[in-house]
Amino acid sequence: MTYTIESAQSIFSNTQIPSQIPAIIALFDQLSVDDRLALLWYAYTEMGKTITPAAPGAARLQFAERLLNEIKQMPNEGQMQVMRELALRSDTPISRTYGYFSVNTKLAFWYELGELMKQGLVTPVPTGYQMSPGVEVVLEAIKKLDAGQQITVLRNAVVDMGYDSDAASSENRAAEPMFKRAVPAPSKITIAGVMEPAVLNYVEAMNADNFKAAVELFTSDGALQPPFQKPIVGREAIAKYMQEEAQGLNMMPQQGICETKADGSKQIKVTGVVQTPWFGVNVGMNIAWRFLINPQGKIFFVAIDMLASPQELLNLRPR
Ligand code: 45D
Repeated sequence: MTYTIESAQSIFSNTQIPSQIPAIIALFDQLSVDDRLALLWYAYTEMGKTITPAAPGAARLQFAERLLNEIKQMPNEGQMQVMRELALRSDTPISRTYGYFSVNTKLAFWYELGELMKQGLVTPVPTGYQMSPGVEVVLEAIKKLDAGQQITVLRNAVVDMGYDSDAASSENRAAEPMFKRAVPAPSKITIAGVMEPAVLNYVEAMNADNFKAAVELFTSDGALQPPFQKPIVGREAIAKYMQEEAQGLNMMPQQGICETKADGSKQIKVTGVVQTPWFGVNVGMNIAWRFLINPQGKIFFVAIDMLASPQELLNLRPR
């Protein structure tokens, strides 16, 4: 039997309980640019009372350093202008440079700007800024999310900024610096209800940042679909993606369900918690993996979904 990515996307389709995140991002996108910047600042400082990101470290900043220095030299109004252009995705030299950054470099860039804002060296909100009623609605909605969802909203906002030229596709980016784990991730994985070697080996490889081993578990036309994104197809593209976005993750799958089909293929759903090196053990993201394993035991497709609530961890019904 042959599979298509399209048909694979709909396995365990009851997993995609409408998450609040796309709706909140849609509301956020409708705000004025000053409202968006102010909102991120308020959300970030509000979260900082309970959870703060870990400093990115020198290696992560190497690509952002020059841009940050340039911004530091600017008068306040110029700094604000740069931030507006980033948020508006304007076609400016700085916004283009930012567009070339990898996800982690974008996060590191804003982390540093945030530090400068806390120190009062960069202004966080435009002078004379008046909060519009829309900001409060979005801010309240963000406050109601769990921490794993809050950091996803912040991350998506950061990733969406900057001028997105065709040339800035991942093939043209410099290799992501290697992330050094402070503490090793769990290496011996057991998942209640799932014994499939491809799944267990996948998690163990990811927890060791061994992306070469991880992609070898896929079929050559296999695909990986990150949360809220389109599938990434083929081992090479998946490996590149993992190198940029999956380093240092702690994956802690807990339970799952496995259905074997007549042709010997398997549909497996696993739920559990993932931690990002940006927040370490302080923030757990509740997620699901939906695997389609071919009869030869290779991964044809895996989707990663952010769960709408922790109760969803136990939603392991077949459909
Ligand atoms: O504009 O199995 C200021 C895959 C001012 C791989 C600011 C995965 C104004 C396969 C506040 C300073 C990767 C898919 C801005 C699994 C302003 C796989 C700054 C899943 C912008 C499981 C804001 C992994 C700042 C997952 C500094 C789900 C914001 C990983 C910083 C998820 C935000 C990781 C940060 C997430 C957010 C990381 C650091 C959600 C980090 C989020």
